[in-house]
Amino acid sequence: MALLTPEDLENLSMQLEENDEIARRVTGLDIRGICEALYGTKPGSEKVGIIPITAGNGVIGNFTSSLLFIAQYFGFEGFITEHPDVTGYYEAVSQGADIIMMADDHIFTAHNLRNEKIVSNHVATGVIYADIASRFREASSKDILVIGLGRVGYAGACHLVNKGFNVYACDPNKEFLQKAVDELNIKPYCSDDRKKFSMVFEATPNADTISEGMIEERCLVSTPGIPCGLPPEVGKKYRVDLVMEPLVIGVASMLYSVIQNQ
Ligand code: 2YC
Ligand code: MG
Repeated sequence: MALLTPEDLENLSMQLEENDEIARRVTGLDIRGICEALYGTKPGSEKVGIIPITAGNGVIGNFTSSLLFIAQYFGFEGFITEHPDVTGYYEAVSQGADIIMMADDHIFTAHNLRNEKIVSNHVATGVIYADIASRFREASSKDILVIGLGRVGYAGACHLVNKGFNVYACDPNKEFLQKAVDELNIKPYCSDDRKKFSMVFEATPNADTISEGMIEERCLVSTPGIPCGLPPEVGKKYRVDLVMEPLVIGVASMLYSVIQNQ
């Protein structure tokens, strides 16, 4: 999984506004609206304790401050602990945190201490980006393409199958593809199939995974992936709407998913 850089997290609020506007135009809902529709819940000023973690590649500049900005933007209370790691965990619980957020290089998690719900970023990110793609108002059918069946892609594909979409998917890793075929009954898609899609959910760590032959004019591409899977020239030529940003949408999905009281 590509680790974020401090630069990725610069002007996050602008990236949020841009994607909010695109989401509203192509789905009729902004990110807050999509979270409420997806999880059937609203923040009730739960308090989020955000803990810097020094393990592995260590603290990433702008990471915990970005989490605080996101939590407060969606109506949660929040604080970043003074100390990192275990000391930080003790501090967060002692300061009355309802939800703990912390990430090492492998797992980024949110844990609600009140209802014991726990979620990982890769599942929450996969589900919401797939959900955004599936809400395209101009979609020509319920056929949707998933590119990448790793942790994020698989979670999104599973969500789309559960929502009743006709999920086509591709991944260069044959095991990942076979797993999704066996467990989710998705339809394998390879680029020389003549089929074109109006909804695409891309979840790979690679650039330029989307080619002209895959997409319809004015389609919607929804992707958390850094670098971007949509080549800019293809995006322009086919007037593609692109929902893509590095952290906000996935974190919002994490927070709403752990305050669900179902
Ligand atoms: O600053 C800190 O506390 C660091 N330990 C945070 C490490 C986050 C590593 N994960 C990532 O860079 C991201 C995830 C946010 C989603 C995908 N990659
Ligand atoms: Mg990508």
